Amino acid sequence: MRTDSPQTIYRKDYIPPSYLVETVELGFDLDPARTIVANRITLRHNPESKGSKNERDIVLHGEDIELVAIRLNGAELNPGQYILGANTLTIKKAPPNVVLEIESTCAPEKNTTLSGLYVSNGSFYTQCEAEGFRRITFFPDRPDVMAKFTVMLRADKEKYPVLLSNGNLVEQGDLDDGRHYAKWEDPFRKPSYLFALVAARLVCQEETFKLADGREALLQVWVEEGNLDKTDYAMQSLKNSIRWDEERWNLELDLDRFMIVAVGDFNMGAMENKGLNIFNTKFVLANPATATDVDYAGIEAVVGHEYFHNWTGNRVTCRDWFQLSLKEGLTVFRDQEFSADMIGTDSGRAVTRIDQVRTLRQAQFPEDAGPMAHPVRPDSFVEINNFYTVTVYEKGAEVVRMYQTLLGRDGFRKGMDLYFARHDEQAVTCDDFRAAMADANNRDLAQFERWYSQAGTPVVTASGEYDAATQRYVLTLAQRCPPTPGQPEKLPFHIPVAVGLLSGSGSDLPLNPDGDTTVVLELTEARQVFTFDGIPAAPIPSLLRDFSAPVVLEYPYTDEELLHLFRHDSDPVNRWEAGQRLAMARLLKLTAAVQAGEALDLDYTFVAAQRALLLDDTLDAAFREQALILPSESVIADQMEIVDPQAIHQARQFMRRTIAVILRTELLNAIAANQTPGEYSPDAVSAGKRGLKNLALGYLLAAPDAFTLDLARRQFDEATNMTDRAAALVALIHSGADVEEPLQAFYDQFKGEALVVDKWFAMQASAPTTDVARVRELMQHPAFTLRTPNRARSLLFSFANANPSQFHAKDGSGYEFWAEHVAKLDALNPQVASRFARSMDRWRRYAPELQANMRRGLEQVAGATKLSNDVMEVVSKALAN
Ligand code: B3K
Ligand code: ZN
Repeated sequence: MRTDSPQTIYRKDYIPPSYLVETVELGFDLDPARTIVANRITLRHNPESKGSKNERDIVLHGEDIELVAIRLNGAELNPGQYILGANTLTIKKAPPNVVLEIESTCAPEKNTTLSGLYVSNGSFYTQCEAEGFRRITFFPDRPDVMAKFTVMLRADKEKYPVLLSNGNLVEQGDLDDGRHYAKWEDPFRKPSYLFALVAARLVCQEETFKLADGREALLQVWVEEGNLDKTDYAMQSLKNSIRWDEERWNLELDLDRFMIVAVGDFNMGAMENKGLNIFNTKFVLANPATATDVDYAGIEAVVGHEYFHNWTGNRVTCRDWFQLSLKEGLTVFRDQEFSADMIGTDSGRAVTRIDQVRTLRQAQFPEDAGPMAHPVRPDSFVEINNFYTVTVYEKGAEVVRMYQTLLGRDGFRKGMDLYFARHDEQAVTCDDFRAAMADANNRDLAQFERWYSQAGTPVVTASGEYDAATQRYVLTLAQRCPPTPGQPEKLPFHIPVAVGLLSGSGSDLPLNPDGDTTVVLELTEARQVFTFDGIPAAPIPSLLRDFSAPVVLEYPYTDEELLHLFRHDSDPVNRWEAGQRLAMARLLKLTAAVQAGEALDLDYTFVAAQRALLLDDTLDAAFREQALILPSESVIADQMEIVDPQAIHQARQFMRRTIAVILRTELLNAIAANQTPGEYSPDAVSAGKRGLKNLALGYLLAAPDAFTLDLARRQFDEATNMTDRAAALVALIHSGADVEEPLQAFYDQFKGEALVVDKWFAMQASAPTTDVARVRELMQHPAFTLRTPNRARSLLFSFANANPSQFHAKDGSGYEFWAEHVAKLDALNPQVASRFARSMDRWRRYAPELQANMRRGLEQVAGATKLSNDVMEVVSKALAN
């Protein structure tokens, strides 16, 4: 909770720490009500802080912990010899070499924030990134202080049989009173945010794994009893990650042991603590009966992501939190490449790329255009936890990907090698990464820096001109970037624009003497002209292939040109994109017609193109599924001057119904042709088939009849895996049919599986048939609690973010619900509350009546007497911008 008025922290104010920590010895006496932490740290004055203000002061952070005793070089300090502030402990004018011994206490069972040391289902877990370590002990809790940790854990043996921390287990044994201990040593220096401990009743799946250099590592996946039947995929993903990092980047596991622990109460997906990754159960536990294809893919990606952090994040870490994307953008890029390589085929890669583009449009572009817009490397923040965003993560990954696009795969690899050679075991900046890329390739990447410093989504406008006499095609590209809070003017970005030219027959034209059919143009000016010679006839340009930069591309395509690209583009991402453009134009027209009360109509040309694609057996099922998914309601909303959620919903529903009616036979055939009998496998081909089949089922149930309702009901009853069962239930819910009975059956069958109960809440909350009154009813369900983030997200977040036509109910009831629950969540867990608060980010884009209600909700939250910095920052920025 806020103790003093929120303070903005600026990147430009960075000063090196006055003292560095060499070693840390921690002793824990674990007790849920009162845990005693003894901390012995050796510090030495940092020569790099010379000349800075207070360079002889040792500043330790501490939050929500009680100081018991403190000794400096063996002598007890009394309160006159240090300053205990609200969140700091300062020792003025310290000698150059210091040993501090500090004893403090905390109360893990009272810690509902899930930051620091807390209790989940009776066991102890930690979460320290970004600033949770200071909630465990007094320490210079900043990432540029890297130290060697030794940890002694003591706890009741019966209640907490498993005692884990970072690195290697060096000693363990029994103590008096039924207690036991374990001593862990981490051989690598690390910042405090990578510290972790677990004291719990858990079981593990383990195996030894041979590393590339012949060493053997012990791999463990720890879960609560009863969940060992759901750890195989996480273990397999971990082994694949280790292998992939060796093969693609020559990066090896640097420890003898690597552990993953799953916990049910967790603020985000997972955490890359050195050697002891702690995971939300959602990204560990899976078996065919409980997890969907999407869950399996999520596990592979997140296990990979956290493992890859071991090099990009842990061995080379961030100098300060403004550099967060240094590790997050890079590690997301690495996990994206890993998932794509695991599929292996070009078309499979394209499907993962389409997914990434979808995420950017669904979440990052709106962030870039809203009140919380910030550069990939922010300049300021109030609460750093608010900046673990799609901009830092996903746009950050796009920035990394652009290096690879500009430098080529080999050039990018050289840059990575140089980055590790220069910075291993250091805390560095985004500029250091860019310098490694530039130096390894002898390239000037000065202008590229603007991707880190300027917020907002650039808009690239293209126009083409063909001259038959000279056989020359001239492409003009121009760029602009809308203003964002604090940045009214922008300078041109360095934008890689991958381009191909299609002939009238749909083939790719060679664009240079080497015969390349895709070239990467480098747009660096506000406006630039590119010429292509030897082009035999007027081509159709395929622009921004593979989504080569995170920009909005404008080109005045005609319907005929888009249909041509939708049929023929050899670049699957642009092929998909053409379909999205065709669909979007129609959805916007239909929305306008709904608003005007006009009759709705969908042209047959579009449906025919969808039909042809659906029937094209040369294409992977996964790609066909992607191509047939209409732009989401929120992506449509982004294209409107004034957002009208109910009209958008009606328009999109009309389009789905029309497609369902016209393509009924083809959709039924697709269901029959894409069955996956036999043992379930989450591989991309099988998942793609299920995806297409379930998409078809969803379409058909947009215009349900007895036959299709029965088809869905049978799939629900007879499914042998969660993907098919959940898809059938979702289709039934969205059809508007009475679903009380199947919903109850689903609940009864899975009430013991927390992650499936989350799905049960989420599928109801996101259905347009569920209004706010029904959500309030669901909150009364005995299985509901606000305290477990997964559960809160499944109901509240799903409603606010995935059910726009109900959340934005005209009477403002959705916003009242929002304000009430931001406050309730904030009292428990500010990080979760502040995520929920962001559902109102784009309030200024709605019709005046809705805006008035939204403003009232925001003001109500902002005016509360007790408010965390987290929520305060989000709502005050929303009201100000
Ligand atoms: N690094 C963590 C995120 C920590 C979030 C703190 N609020 C997980 C990840 O990105 O891998
Ligand atoms: Zn990460």
